[in-house]
Amino acid sequence: MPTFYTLVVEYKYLNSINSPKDLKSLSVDELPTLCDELRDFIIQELSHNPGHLGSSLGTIELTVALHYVFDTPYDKLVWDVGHQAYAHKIITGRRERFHTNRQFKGLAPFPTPAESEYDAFIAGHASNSISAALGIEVAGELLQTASLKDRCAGRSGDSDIPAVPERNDKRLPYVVAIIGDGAMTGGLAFEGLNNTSMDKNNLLIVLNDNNMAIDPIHGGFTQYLVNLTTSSCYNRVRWNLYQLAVKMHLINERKTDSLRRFSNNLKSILTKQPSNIFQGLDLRYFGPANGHDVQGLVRILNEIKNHRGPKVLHIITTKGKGYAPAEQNQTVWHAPGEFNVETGARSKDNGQKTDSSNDCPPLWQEVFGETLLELAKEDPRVVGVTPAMPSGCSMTIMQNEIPERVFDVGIAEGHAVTFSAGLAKEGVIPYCNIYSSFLQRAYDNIIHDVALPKLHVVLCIDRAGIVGNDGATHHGLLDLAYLRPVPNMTIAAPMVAEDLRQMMRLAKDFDGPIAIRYPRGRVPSLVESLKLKVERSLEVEKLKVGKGRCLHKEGKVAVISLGAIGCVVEEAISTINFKLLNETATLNSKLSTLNFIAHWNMLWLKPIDTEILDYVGTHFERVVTVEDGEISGGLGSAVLEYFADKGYTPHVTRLGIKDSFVEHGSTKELYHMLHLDKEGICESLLQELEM
Ligand SMILES: Cc1ncc(C[n+]2csc(CCOP(=O)(O)OP(=O)(O)O)c2C)c(N)n1
Repeated sequence: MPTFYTLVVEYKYLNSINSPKDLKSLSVDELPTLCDELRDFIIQELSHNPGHLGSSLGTIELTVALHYVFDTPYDKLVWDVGHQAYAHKIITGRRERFHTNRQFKGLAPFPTPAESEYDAFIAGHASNSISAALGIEVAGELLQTASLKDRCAGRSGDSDIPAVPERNDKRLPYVVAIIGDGAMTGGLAFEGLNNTSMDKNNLLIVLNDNNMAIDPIHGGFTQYLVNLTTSSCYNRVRWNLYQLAVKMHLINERKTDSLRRFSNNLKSILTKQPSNIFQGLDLRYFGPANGHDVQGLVRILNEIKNHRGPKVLHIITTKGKGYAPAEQNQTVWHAPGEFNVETGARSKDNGQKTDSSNDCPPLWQEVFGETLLELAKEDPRVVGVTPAMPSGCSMTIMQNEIPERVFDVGIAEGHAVTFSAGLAKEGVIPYCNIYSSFLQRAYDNIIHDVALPKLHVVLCIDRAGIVGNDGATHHGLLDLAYLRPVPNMTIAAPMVAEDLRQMMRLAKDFDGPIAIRYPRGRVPSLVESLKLKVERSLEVEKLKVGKGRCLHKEGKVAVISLGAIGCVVEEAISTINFKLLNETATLNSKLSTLNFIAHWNMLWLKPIDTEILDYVGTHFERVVTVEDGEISGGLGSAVLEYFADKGYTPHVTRLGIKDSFVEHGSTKELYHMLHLDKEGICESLLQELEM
């Protein structure tokens, strides 16, 4: 095996950097060595504690320069997505806990003010940084004025009106949004840019351009950035002209907006280039600069930080910088899972740790990807739509064979849904795949553009339920609750792989909006499910829209589950049966029919199978609903509503996530914490049996 990487044997600086203050004690000449050490530290740590490697390696120099130039946490850094902020965490006092990054009870996966005062705003979902940073910037200004007024008026603490928090009135905080070119493709980022340009503010936006999202980026804006970067002559001339103009006092910081506009226009005229998009929006544009030259970045940031008005610094970086395998295959090394540092060999399961052996079952996303390709081959109307997650959802399987019918629309969930609606309006059948938590971004698009006109869009909702180490921002716990009230919406949740295949098939010939939600990770193997005494063979069962599955009809308690968590219920039931049979002294043939707990998996939340609910409502005194989502609004609510409408009065216990944001950890740890693993469900069911 070739050796890709040689370890840094001893750190000269990193071990004594416990805050940005320590960083500032270094000279600018020492910063490149510190960057090498940070890079080494991140590579070493992530090799055995997986995380977002490529993006964080790409922003090391930028991070060091930002903390060197700005006075954090008084000055605010707002990271977009936050997957690139590992060096930021390490510099801001979290080095010694970094080995717990993303782990249960360990450091959070993304920046969050709940964890550190250096994390100026929550991160996780792309494209929010500009809007949030602008809000923070404007608040700084408002509070400064208000606090000064307060003090001038001599307002006392006794006043009914709350005093405005005291500000450092020497200067306002600098606010910096750091956003990738991928995240810049999101509509929200453009909304933020537009408002930034309109508002009186001094926001600095650092555009980290590595020409990648998780997958290569397509689309006009990216091409635009490439053109902007490659027209190096234009940029060099423009930068020189700008500096000349400053020297000649043609551009003066105290002069007004119109001068800024004039200077942009002047630059454009002199360089015979139209002003770029940022300048067109009245934002000052600096760059493109080499994002791996830490000394250069320090110089530029120092030069531009006091320029009044909103500004953009465009830097060029390489995703995975400094680690050859990560530079060479940037998509895979976005989040590579565990790996061997020296050889670059990755452990097989790509971060989705399971007790996997070679013949482990497929991932849910692979079942989606393969079925989509099958359907696309059969029917030319079938297309795939993804907002920048083709490999994450395995749409790459179709993309490799029929690229012209796969649309990667950028990190733009709302657009993905409305674009799909447009396709559907004309008779194309879009399978629009979006992770559950990201689909939250597209709520109105679903309601207004798909559900209301009743368009045949197939929403495939990946990563529904607990997703694990990505934590609170990424768990898909709300989709059932937010989709169920939407009129015209049909909602399916497969229990096993075969269900997903059939549901995708049914969805093709369906009329109207249909959502199919399934979890992250590996499908429960069919063989395993069958071993768990499933009454009918799932392989031959033909699904029908709105028809649930009976797994055990008899019992003292009835369980109604939805989707894949039904397999965990099955395991719990078989454990209970085994336990109770062993404990029952008077074991007889009657008991061997294992009739302690009845179980139905609904498969469809909407329309819900009322035949099952009528039967359960009239035959059982105790009912337990089980879902891997927020219980208010989801399956449990649907069952209770139906029972109330019909006057059925069994006691209903709802298992699910109860009005909380769930932290990060492995899915195993989290389901255990939530009492939604086999043990937790067993415990709840045993309690029900004792009632
Ligand atoms: C709303 C939303 N959609 C999708 C994602 C998944 N996602 C995480 S990082 C990423 C790519 C970001 O690309 P870029 O901003 O260029 O940063 P880079 O990783 O290239 O440094 C995507 C699509 C997300 N975090 N949020």
